[in-house]
Amino acid sequence: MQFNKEDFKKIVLDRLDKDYGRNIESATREEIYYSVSRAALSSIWSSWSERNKDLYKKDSKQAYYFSAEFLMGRAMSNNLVNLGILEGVKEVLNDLEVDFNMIEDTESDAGLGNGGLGRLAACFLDSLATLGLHGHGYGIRYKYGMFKQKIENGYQVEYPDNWLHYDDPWSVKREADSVEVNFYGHVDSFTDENGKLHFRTLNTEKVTAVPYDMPIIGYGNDIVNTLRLWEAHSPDGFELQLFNKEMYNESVEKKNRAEDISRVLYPSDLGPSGKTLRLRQQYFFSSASLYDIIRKYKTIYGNDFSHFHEKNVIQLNDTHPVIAIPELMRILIDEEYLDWDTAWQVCSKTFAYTNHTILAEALEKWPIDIISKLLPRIYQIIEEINRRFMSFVNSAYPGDWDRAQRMSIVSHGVVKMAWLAIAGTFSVNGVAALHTEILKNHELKDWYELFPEKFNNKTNGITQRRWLLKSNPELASFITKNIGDKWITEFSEMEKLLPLANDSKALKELMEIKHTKKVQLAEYIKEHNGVDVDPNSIFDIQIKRLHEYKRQLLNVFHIMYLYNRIKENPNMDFVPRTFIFGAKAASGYARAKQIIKLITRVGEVINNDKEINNKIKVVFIENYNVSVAEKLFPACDLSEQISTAGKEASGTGNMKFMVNGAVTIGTLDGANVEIVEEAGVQNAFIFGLKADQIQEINSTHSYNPLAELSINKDLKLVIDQLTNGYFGTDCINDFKPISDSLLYGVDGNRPDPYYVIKDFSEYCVAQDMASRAFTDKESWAKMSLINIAKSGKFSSDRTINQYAKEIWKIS
Ligand code: 26V
Repeated sequence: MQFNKEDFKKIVLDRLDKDYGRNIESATREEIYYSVSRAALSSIWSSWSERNKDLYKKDSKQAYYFSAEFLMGRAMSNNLVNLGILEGVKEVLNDLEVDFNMIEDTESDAGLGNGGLGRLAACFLDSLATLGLHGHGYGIRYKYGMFKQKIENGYQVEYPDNWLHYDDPWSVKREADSVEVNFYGHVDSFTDENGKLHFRTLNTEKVTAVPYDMPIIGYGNDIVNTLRLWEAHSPDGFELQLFNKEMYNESVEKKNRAEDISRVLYPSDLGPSGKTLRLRQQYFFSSASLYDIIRKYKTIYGNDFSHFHEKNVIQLNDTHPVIAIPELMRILIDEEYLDWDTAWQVCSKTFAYTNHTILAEALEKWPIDIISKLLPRIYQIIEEINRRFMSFVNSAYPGDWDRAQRMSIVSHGVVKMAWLAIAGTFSVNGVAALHTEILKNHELKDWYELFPEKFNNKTNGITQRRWLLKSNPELASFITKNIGDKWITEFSEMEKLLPLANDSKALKELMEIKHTKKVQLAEYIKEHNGVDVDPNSIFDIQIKRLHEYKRQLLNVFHIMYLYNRIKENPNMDFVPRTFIFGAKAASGYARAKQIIKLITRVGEVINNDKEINNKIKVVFIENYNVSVAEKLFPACDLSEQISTAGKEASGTGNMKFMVNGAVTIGTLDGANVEIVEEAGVQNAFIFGLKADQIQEINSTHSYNPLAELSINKDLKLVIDQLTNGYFGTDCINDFKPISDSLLYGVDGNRPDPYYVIKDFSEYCVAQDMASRAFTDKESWAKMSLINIAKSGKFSSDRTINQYAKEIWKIS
């Protein structure tokens, strides 16, 4: 893009003047942030509108990514990088005596997602635009994103994330494209003049979906795709009559009901109203997005839907948008008058589904009473889909009633959304090789046997533009200096770094860069946690959602074990370590919150114990989110990827660490398997049970954690310390349930369901090897370099190219 410093400066100053009546001296940082962002946005209007015209062209096929989550993080710097004007804009601000970093820090994260699934969606959008593919996102513009986490007295406390407080300069409201979404009502049938039966839903509750578009800017190619997020409004605003009768609460009741839909990301779904609200969210954005796509399609083909699947493909990101399948059936049958079979053909050639988890509790099931009341016509359609599908299953497996029962989409009072997804799509994919195999051979075995052709794997990836170029400019320059800058858009180029593995000078430089990033992180930790950490120690980092299967517990047990050893022998030889955690626990997940308390308490005790002479530090980073992640990945030596094998579908943090030169300590789970395949097992620290061993132990019920403990006195001591008050008697109530769940099993679970005890000793061995390896600086640097050089596979550009070729058929 053409960039002229003086012109850009003029636009920024002009905006400050016209929008706020300010000059650069009197403007607030928010006003400057807004003006700079809008100045950058104004430079892409024409590319963006050109791109939008393609949506209406006959010969272009569009891919749409339907997702309840888009974890975009901050937009400004990333967009400036992709536009190639970051340095220029920095100079402009410098001329104006404004600190760029301060302006960057003014921006709130768009935290419209929980974790991996939402961040994957964001990386995919970046790759789609950079590869010049026609791919756009559809989702919800939550007013409050992922909660803000504060740690108070060692406990997680959640606060609302009001990310739109200062408005978002990167969103453009497109009121004219608003659509109406209908809930409740009753289904009415009538016959037309030709004797054909029709259905319509009467007396519905209407909600207006108002779209906000965010530009998705390709790297260096003038391509701007769109992320369209819907906001919910009441069509009538508030009720003035009631207001004038001084019934203020009543006057806004309807308005609030509508706006609740896009108020928060994942409202609690413990009770029936919470469940209904979640389903309202899913239907809201699915329906609005389908209407939007159909509107565009009809400007070209009118009522002829025979080309719909040639023009559009919709990827369903997990089960959250699966309600789109019966919704498209409803629109095609009730509003476009297609017959059932034709409509079903359109649907099942248009939709594809990605599964992101094998945890049973995350496979969504909607109670029939909720769905049939909220969406009566949709429920009828689901029943009809199931009726036809069951008769298909019965003809494929005559007399196999058990199988039919297992595969029924509607059963035991619920609708199984994953089943609906597989029945109604042409492609079902897992997100790493191992994950896809587990789906085919275990979780979705019946389905794989029936539809083997639908199943495929798409190993996840991450965008190197955000996770390397933007967040680690020091390493990015080192790479460019050595192999040129092609890697920014062709990540397989990274392999060209391999010869440097034998170049001592380059390795030294690589470690200096790592040191610089560790110093920067140490400053952040000092400022936010008040803890001094030593950049020469091993930075050992585990950052991800807090979940028992991710086994933060294994990590903290190892820390407790090391602490005990040092206490026993304060003069022992020890490679200093800084253990860093970042994790949010779901607000209703008590065990996860107890584990946070354990980490923070262990940290308090260790960090303040003079006797251990700073050999270990433990830091819990508050409010882990995308922008904090950008500081953590580049500063890591050892990447903790220690989930129970078979449980982590893929992981993507593992890849962000790898591209930044961290060495993995991990189990053979998710994409770790492929990471090790690429980097070589000698360049990682692999330990623990494998997925098939765990399957075997599970099926034979042969695991007894108490027996394991009786032969491991170090671990026995650690677990005793949970309940004997060693880390404070005030915490026993929090720590005893952890110990009980491991030793005896609670809430109907087996003891130690995630094999923490079983994997502990191997984990300690792997950790010890890592410590020793770290003392040989050059050989560590070599491992780090090989990881970087072999990370080419893990670009989301590779993943998206595979989706485009193998599923979407777009080019
Ligand atoms: C489940 C739930 C359950 C309770 C409340 C909110 C909520 C939100 C989302 C989900 C589904 C979780 C699925 C998920 O995030 N899977 C992750 O997807 C990543 C991208 O494919 C993958 O790398 C991770 O391994 C996988 O856990």
